[in-house]
Amino acid sequence: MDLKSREINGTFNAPSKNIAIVASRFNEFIVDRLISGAFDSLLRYGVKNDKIEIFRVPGAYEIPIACQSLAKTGRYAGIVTLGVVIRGETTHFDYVAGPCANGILQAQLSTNIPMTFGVLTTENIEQAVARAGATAGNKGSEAAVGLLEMINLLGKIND
Ligand code: INI
Repeated sequence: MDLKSREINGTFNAPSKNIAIVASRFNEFIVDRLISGAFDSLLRYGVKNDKIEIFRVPGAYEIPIACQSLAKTGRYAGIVTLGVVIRGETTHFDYVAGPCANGILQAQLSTNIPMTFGVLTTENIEQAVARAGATAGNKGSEAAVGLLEMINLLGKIND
């Protein structure tokens, strides 16, 4: 049986509404690489430059409320979240990283607007740099492509 042919997958079409990127300023030089990766990928998949809006928040902890507020405006097809939380840098890693992830999850579930998680949570700065376009891909880019897929899949589900 060809079960693959029964699957419903999201495509990667550019949506008609805008896409928001919510990015934190903490660890800015690494987050900037995630933004570049996300922006580049969105353009490569056909999203027009002027359809991408970038919103900066102070730290990863503030990402969820910005996402929730943006989602509630109804102006965005989806939101890419970008940030960097490094365990070695703070004793309150668990109070920042966990709530950030949970908050984003809650925001997307309560608004039904897809949000992808491009927030790096690493042991040290080297791991973060590696995942921001050095040796281990660019998680910003992955989050952007994943968002397009989810926007398209939810479009099919909600059709
Ligand atoms: N915010 C981050 O985005 N990454 C971190 O590694 C981090 N550390 O190390 O503490 C961090 N803290 C700030 C936090 O996100 C809030 O902005 C701050 O607590 C004010 O609410």
